[in-house]
Parts: sequence; C-alpha cells; structure tokens
Amino acid sequence: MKTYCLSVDIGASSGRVIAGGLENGKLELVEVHRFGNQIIEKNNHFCWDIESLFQEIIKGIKKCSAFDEKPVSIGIDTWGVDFVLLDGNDQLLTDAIAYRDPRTDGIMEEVTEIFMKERLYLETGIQFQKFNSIYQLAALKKQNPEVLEKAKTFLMIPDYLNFLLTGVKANEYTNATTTQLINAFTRNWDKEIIDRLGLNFEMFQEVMMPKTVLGNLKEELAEECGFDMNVVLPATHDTGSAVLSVPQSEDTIYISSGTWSLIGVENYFPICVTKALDYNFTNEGGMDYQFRFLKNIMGLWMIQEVKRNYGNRYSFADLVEMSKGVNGGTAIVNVDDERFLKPENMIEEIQKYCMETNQQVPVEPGEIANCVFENLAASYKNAIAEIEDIFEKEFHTINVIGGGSQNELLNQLIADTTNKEVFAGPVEATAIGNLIAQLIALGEISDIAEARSIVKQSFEVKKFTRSTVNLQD
Ligand code: ADP
Ligand code: LRH
Repeated sequence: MKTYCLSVDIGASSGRVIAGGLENGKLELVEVHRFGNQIIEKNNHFCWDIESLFQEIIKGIKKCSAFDEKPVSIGIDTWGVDFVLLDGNDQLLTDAIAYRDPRTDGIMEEVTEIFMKERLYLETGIQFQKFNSIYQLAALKKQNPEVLEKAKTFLMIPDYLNFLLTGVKANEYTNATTTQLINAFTRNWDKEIIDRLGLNFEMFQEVMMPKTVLGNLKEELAEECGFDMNVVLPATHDTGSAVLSVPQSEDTIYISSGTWSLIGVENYFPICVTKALDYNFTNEGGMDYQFRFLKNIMGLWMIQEVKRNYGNRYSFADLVEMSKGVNGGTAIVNVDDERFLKPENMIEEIQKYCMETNQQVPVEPGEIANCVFENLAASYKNAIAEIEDIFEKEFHTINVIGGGSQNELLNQLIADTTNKEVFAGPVEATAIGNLIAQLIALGEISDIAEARSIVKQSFEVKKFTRSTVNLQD
C-alpha cells in the first residue's frame, strides 16, 4: 500500500488502529494496534477511561513511524451518545460518563413530560433510549447544575479525541444525531429543543460532515510521533461507519453485531411515522445524507458480561462451542429487558429472569450462552417483522457485520429463525467504513457505491441458509 490511512475504531469492548488502503483494486488492512476497552468506576459513576484511550491511539500512531511509508490521514470512530464538557480554558469539566450509568434513570420520563414524544420524534427521528445524550444532559442539569453553568464546549467522545489530536473543536454530524438534539431535516442542532431544556446553546459546536479534513496533528504530537498527517472525519459514530461497508446493500437488512446488535435498513429520508415510533426505531444520520433506520437490540454485551462473570475462563469461541452442545429446553428471555442493561451479574440476572417466569433455569456455561444466542436471534426475528410491517414488503437477505459475525452458531440461528439468507462479514466492518470515508475524501475511491463493490471483492463473506432438520416456524 503506497497511500494508506489509519482507522481508529473504538467500540465499547475493544479498540483497534488499522492501516488500510487500496492495493490492486482491493482494500488491504493491516492491524497496527489493538487494546481493550471497558467501563470503569470513577467518582461514583460508570465511566470510560478516556485518557488511556487517547494514549492507546498515540501508541498506534507511533507504531507507524517504523514503516517506510507514513499514513496520510487518520480518522476516529467510537460508540455513540457519550460526551464530555469543557470549561472556558478547554479543560475537562466532566468525566467521560458511560451511557450505562444509572444517572439517567427516570429522566427520559421527565423530559417527555416537557416535550411530547411524537414531537421529539418528528423533529429528530431518534429512538427513545434512556441513555441518549439529551437525557444525560437533562440528568446533569438536575443533579449538577453548577457543572453545566460552567460548560463552554460540548464534545462527543470522538470529537474530544479529535480535539486532543488537533486542537480543533467540532461536532461531527453522524454521532451528533445520537444526542437526539439534531433536527433530522435541517441536519443541525435543534435550537428550540436545546433552549427548552434550558441548555446553553453556545456550548454546541459547528456540525461538520464526514469526509471533512478537520486539521493536522498538533505540532507537539507530530514531533512526538515522528510525522504529521491529516485528521479526517469519518462517520465518527461506529454504527455509521459499520453500515457504510455492508457489502450486500440492496434490499438487505443489516445487523451490526458487537456490544449492541443494530438491526435495520438504509434509507434516504427519516421515517417518523407512528408505527416507527411505537416500535421505537431510530433514524440516525449517515454519510452523504443517508439515514439508518434501525433498532438497538441488547446484543453481545450479554455474552461479554457472561464471559466476564466466569472470570474470563472461557473465550467467546469456547462459549459458542459449549452452546452447541445444548439440545432444546432453552428458556424464552426478553433480552431487551432493561434489567440486562447493567446488572450486577449477568449470569444471575438471566437465571433470576427464568425463575421468575417459571422456566427451566440454565446452569452450565453452555446453557447460559445458548440462552443468550437463541433469544438474541428471536429478538432479531421480531425486529425484522416490524421492519417488514413498516416497509410493507419482505426482505430476503440479512448481512451480519462486526465482531459478532464470527459467531457461526448465531449466524445459523438467525438463518433458521428468520428463514432468510444470512451473509456474515466483514468482521472489521466499522474500521473499513471509517477508512472508506477517508479514502473518498482523498479521491482514492469515488463514492459509497464504489466502496461497497470494493469491499465485496476484498473480504470473505460467509453464507448461511436455513438448516433442514428440527425446525419450527
Ligand atoms: P464493539 O465494537 O462493540 O466493541 P466488536 O465488533 O468488536 O464489538 O465485537 C465484539 C463481539 O464479537 C464480542 O462481544 C463477541 O461476542 C464477538 N466475538 C469476538 N471474537 C469472536 C469469536 N472468535 N467467536 C465468536 N464471537 C466472537
Ligand atoms: C454501538 C453504539 C450504538 C449506540 C450505542 C450507545 O457501538 O454506537 O449505535 O446506540 O453504541
């Protein structure tokens, strides 16, 4: 690769710095650096260790100084909704509080007493999740108003990391839509909503679109790393980057499968009809004026927690393998129940749910894992029925992307429960989508359509169809 970019993709469970560029018409990726990410407890809140995440990015950049060719640009994406506030001296006023923190308990209900839900939905197109930035800000206003009074700058997590790299403050559009404060039609901050919440409108920064060159590395960082490069905005919301790289796009339902399972379709306008509101679908802003019509399903967070609760004795692959040995009798669990958002112990929470609903209680690790996978597949099936209801048509294919696409058991369960063709891959969809924005900005790729056909030729995608034995509709 002569010309290449660095894609920094930080999910709720891990981060990576990937070098990527075109080689003979195909996308080539080299993993430069990988690191873990997890929620920590700090000042009585669940937080992200933002300082250490930034240091991991720097480590990744520094590793490139050993390469003959240096990257021409870098782009950062992370999970949505979380943010920090800066004071008048650009110093942190808040920790990077994580969206699973209980500070927003009950707040969404209070805010939706001020605003009719229908109105908020019509203006923003965004789903109602208790952890959206709007409710985190409302919680802060109620619990620590003095902090908000001092706040001069609102930056989402990737915006803040970009600020540390460049010194430039901006709010990237795709991630800003997850605040529920961006108007879906003007694609800008909704001043009326912000004012009515009593928030300081001035702290919100200019909304910038993906593909914008934000700046260069700060002089001292360029010196420390041994080279300079452009800092470019990809879709800084990880799901926005992930969906850009879905190889099967026409009439296909995607499942971006990681900590969350994001299931939906692409669209060119927001759908804010009553049914979409009732089913709680969102319309997140995408690159090039696309919208992702999707729903959040609790996702592999559940298995991440199960793994952690077993003291990391088993790998994800082990849990999948053990789950294969389970033959029937799996309890029906609503994985989207709020109790699974941040329970003390995921294994016990699943078991309690089964006891309370008078079902067989899973005990062995394989039984617990199977309970998670089967019920995730069931939740996907429901969400697909809702999508088909809204679009009044049947979809025939599903493309699973992200780390979870490596779970062949889950892929097969999806094919079996939905009776649709399931394509799995690419695994590093988010990092690839991040690269796509940078390569389009560079003029190496012309547009999203070309990028998708390149992705199709460059990465392995496995196909799963309904198995013929032991199936019930
Ligand atoms: P995020 O970006 O939200 O941190 P990823 O896209 O990295 O998430 O996906 C992480 C998930 O991928 C894990 O929770 C795990 O369930 C799944 N996973 C990772 N490796 C494997 C594997 N070898 N087999 C099955 N599943 C895996
Ligand atoms: C997935 C994701 C998702 C958001 C959630 C907070 O990583 O960005 O799109 O809803 O995290």
